[in-house]
Amino acid sequence: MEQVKLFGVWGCPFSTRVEIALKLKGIKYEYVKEDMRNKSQELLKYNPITKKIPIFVHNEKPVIETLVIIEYIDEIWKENPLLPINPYERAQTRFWAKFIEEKIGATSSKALPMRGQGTQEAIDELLTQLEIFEKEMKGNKLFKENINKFLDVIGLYVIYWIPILQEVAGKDVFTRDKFPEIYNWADDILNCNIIKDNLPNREKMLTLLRSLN
Ligand SMILES: N[C@@H](CCC(=O)N[C@@H](CS)C(=O)NCC(=O)O)C(=O)O
Repeated sequence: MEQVKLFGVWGCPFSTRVEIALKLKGIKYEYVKEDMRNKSQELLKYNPITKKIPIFVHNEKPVIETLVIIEYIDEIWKENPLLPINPYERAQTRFWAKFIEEKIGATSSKALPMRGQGTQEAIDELLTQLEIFEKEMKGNKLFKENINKFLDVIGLYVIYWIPILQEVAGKDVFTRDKFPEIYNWADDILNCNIIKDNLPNREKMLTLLRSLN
């Protein structure tokens, strides 16, 4: 029998997005809940490199890094594709997914950190990156009508986690007024039951994050 295992943590934007990708594709998997203060021997065995979750294990073969894992899943199981078929659209999808992770994601952890205060410089940088994303969204059909499940899943970081992080920080960085296109995209994504039903509860997340400060 095929082994499909995901090591994750409740509330983690990385492992949650892998879980949602698996659910959207309809793949059955075993979820292993990790304790990051006391990492399991299995976690260290499968990911001695970064020692982070998510770790996806397929027939004893570990795959790490959210974007790599989701692409792997989409390649192995052909049903309900997440990436578009067209090679140029695939390339664009990968570019914007990297932009979300490496630009918006990285800056938001400095602008709206889970512990302590973010710097004004990081907040300004985050606003600039969100403006670039907002402008792109206006003209790019990849972001329309939920045709690109890959970007929908990766974009959850922007549309679900950033609003929670900014509420905890008491900051108004990413607002509907300033970023109407991104918010409209968010409304479409959060309309999908599989996505909605598998996101960590907002109130519980707020309580958890507030307890860290
Ligand atoms: N770039 C990684 C980031 C994963 C990540 O930061 N995971 C956090 C949990 S949300 C983690 O494992 N932190 C534990 C640690 O840094 O020791 C990915 O996309 O998978």
